[in-house]
Amino acid sequence: MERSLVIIKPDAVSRGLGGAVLSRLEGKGLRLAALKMLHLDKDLARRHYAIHRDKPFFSSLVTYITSAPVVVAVFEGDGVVARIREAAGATDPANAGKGTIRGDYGLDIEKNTIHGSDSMETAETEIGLFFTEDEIF
Ligand code: D4T
Repeated sequence: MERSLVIIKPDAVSRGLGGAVLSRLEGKGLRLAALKMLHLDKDLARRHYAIHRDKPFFSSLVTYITSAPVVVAVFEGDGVVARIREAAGATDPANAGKGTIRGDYGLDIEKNTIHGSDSMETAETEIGLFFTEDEIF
């Protein structure tokens, strides 16, 4: 079964939007398979965003994602990776459509409310950073 890792980012958790984001994804028929809240340390943040380590925004992104607690979740379902990215909308909330999570809740390109895995392969790597198999139901 296809899975995706979702991170509800600090901007959303701190504004009390964690439940709203989860609800939107569940409302699209995606099954919540794992859930936890944690405050990322820099090492885990750097590993999660390793693909971006040479980008100019990397350092700021790591500082941001470790600034306050996040909610991490695994969702499962046919086409879940693409369906979550569609529900999230464009990376920059300014370009994300109305009715998408980032379009409705995102603050800027960094504080953009939600992360969703970008492929099935990436999803399995990312899920392994945050969950053991016995934490996924
Ligand atoms: P994620 O991976 O978080 O679902 O985001 P996207 O797939 O939509 O976007 P991305 O990989 O290009 O960027 C990863 C992460 O970095 C932040 N970001 C991005 C940023 O802070 N400044 C920037 O200029 C860009 C392009 C937002 C998402």
